[in-house]
Amino acid sequence: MANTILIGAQWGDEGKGKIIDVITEKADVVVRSQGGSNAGHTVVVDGVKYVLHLLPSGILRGRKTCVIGNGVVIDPLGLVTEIREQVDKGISISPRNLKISENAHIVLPYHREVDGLREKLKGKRKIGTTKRGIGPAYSDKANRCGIRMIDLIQPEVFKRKMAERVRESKLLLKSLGAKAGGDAAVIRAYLEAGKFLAPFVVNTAVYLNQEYKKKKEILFEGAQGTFLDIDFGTYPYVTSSNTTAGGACTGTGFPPNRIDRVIGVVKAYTTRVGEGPFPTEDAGVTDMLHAMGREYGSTTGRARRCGWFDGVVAGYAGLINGIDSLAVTCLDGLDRLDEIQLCTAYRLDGKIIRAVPNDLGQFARCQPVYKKFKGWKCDTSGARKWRDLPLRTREYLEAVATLVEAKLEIVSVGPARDQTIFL
Ligand code: 2SA
Ligand code: MG
Repeated sequence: MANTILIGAQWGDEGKGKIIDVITEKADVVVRSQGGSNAGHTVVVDGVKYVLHLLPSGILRGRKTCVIGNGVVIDPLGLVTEIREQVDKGISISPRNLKISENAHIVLPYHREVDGLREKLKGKRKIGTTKRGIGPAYSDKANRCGIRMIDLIQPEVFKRKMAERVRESKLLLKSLGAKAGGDAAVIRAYLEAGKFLAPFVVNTAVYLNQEYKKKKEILFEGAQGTFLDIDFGTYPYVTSSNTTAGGACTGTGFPPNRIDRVIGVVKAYTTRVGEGPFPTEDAGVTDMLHAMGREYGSTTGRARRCGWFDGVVAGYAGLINGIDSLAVTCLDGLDRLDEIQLCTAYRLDGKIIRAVPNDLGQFARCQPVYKKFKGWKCDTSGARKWRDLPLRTREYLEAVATLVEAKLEIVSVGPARDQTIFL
């Protein structure tokens, strides 16, 4: 297993939660390093569906420690609710198996409000955020006025820092045409959440490196995907954190030279939720998947946009993240198709290109160049071994792995743990 970073190589929702869950068996510690409650990782265990937003998916396996690193932005009220919900479902969560970074920044109600207002003001040019306050919370962090977990668990410190945030947020909200209210109630609720969470809050960088020295195996669980990365994604249609492999180190204090491998997760096709260019988007694929009841956002319930597998995008993700091993999910989503298309290059202004342009206008003009595959037209959801898959399916998967320049190691054919093929 070794120390592993797992990231999404598309626009998020690649099925990372499920893959994390199956490979966690071999890990000792599972860590979230970026994002916040915008993430939605769906995991099905023994027919029970769990949707996790802030808790690492490893929480569903007994005897694993889960860590929420410094790079995550935490909505304390949401986290308390999420912990209680899992406990109600019979999952055991205590300071022994959950550690929260002292340095993680918290999301405040005005972050959510500002997120929503900005989207409204942008109108047609909106980003399509999850409205969870992610961008404004990371802005405060970068602007050096954020409040961290270590502050939240010290009531006097929190109240002092909050007084300043309340003053500023009123001005900010006013400038956006809204007014703030309910401060006293907010502060009370946050202090209560702080009291609940305090026993979980530690120096997670020290903890992780101690575990490393004890030869424990650590798994870093990415949220969102490569093309939502604040630096490498389709800016400004991105989230506000580094969703790429490097984010696992800066978001946890775990050094890069202690990482052994990077697993990239892709869907067998492509989806995107939110605005922004998407060259292989296809109405037929979208309609088919929605008709199958698939591809609705697990945090907001929004219908996801769907299209063919984009090998240019995935190839760039291979490069940026240094993907060694590839996991392909949702293969069964393609089972009914007569013909499957795989994008191997783009045509941009008459030229063939094999790299993702950084200019958004150019990216929006890219026309996919497709290689066509005959559909396998059979149910793959019961396959458990590589040789259970039809030859056509194997050829398609091999072509996908070649485009990412990574070794195909896992294929997922359904949400359940056993619907997984290890190569
Ligand atoms: P934000 O809220 O500021 O991070 O939004 C910025 C962009 O990032 C996208 N984003 C996501 N894309 C896919 N999945 C995400 N998580 C949920 C899920 C989303 C949901 O698992 O389904 O339920 O709608 C996620 N989180 C952020 C977002 O769509 C914007 O394009
Ligand atoms: Mg998701």
